Amino acid sequence: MNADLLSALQAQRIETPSWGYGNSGTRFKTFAAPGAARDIWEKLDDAAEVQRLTGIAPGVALHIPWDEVEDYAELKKYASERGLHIGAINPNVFQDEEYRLGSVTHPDEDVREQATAHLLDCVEIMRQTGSRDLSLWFADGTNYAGQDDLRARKRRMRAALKRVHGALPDGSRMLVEYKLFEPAFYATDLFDWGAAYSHCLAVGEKAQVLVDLGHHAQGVNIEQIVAFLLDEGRLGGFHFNARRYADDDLIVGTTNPFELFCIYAELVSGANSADDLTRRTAQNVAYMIDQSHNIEPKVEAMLQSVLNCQEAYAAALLVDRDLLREAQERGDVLAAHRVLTEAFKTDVRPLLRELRGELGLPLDPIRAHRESAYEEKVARERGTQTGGGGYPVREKVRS
Ligand code: AOS
Ligand code: ZN
Ligand code: ZN
Ligand code: ZN
Repeated sequence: MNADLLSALQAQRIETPSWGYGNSGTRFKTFAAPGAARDIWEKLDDAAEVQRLTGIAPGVALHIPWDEVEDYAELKKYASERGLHIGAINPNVFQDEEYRLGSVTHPDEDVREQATAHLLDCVEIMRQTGSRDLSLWFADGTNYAGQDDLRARKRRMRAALKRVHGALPDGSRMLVEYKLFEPAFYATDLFDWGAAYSHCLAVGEKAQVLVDLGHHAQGVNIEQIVAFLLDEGRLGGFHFNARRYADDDLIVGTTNPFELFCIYAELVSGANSADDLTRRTAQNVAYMIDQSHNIEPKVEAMLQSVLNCQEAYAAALLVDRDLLREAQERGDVLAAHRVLTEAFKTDVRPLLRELRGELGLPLDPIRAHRESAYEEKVARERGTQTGGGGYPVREKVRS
């Protein structure tokens, strides 16, 4: 394999979310999966299994308070003993009673204060875990016209983001995630990339936009948003998933393989750009999975997700950039298009087997996982957690 390709593939990283390893459900039902992780320690064990089999997923995102522990230094140590590190910290400002009308945009100042205090606590957890990214998603919004003052809510959001930005340690960032709708159905305070981007510009350099693939209207060209934000130096990260309708958080690359490929193609192009800002931005993007596995076996679902990202990236690396540029400059519409689709249609699986061989990884991670009987082992040890409902099950801290 060519050395550049090998080193690019070897350097690829995909962060997995702690919440993807536990039981989760829809508002109708949570089906308990035998052996699903019951707390953050078991989630890290599962993440270690995904890392052992793929070699490109050492980061694990935490969700606070679902993953709250007494001693974060101990958690950090537990992770590093398993070849992992703590990734993005995701504060939860949507599950407390107080947040019925919003968190940082709530009309009552005390509630806004409570929410902002939680965000600041999470900055402290970043320090203790060595995490680089604070990943912010707000359920804030309204259900009816007139319910609240839209401009006032915008200003409240800005004020909270500004305070949190001011508390971020050097070298760290806040990633601002937008979402078209849900759980608010009339107006969402951070409703699209433009709203997130404006806040980021206003609050400072450490604020960047997070793109979750499930958070757009049908048919939106996500790779164009990616290209735009890369060029502006404000693309911070991704929440990878796939969807059919709303934010259904399915396995990335299942319904949207071409979209995923086009996104990676933009990122490869950005990482090779002559423009300093674009290049630096592309090189620091946080690649994270945000999925809730409702009926799938959790670890295998995560493995599949990581492998789908790996295949999309490998194909994107195969795009012949010189040929593409020449065709674009000639105005040769279809030749340019075919340069992309040639790469997309290439079967990269032999290449990835070669990579795994060189890295001493199982050549077929899914098969290795099934043969290892990991799923059976954790089912025996952990049992089947019953009860619980909604999204996701609130995990108890191990005593
Ligand atoms: C919610 O729709 C967002 O995608 C969040 O990023 C997410 O699902 C997770 O709960 C992190 O808070
Ligand atoms: Zn998300
Ligand atoms: Zn989402
Ligand atoms: Zn999600």
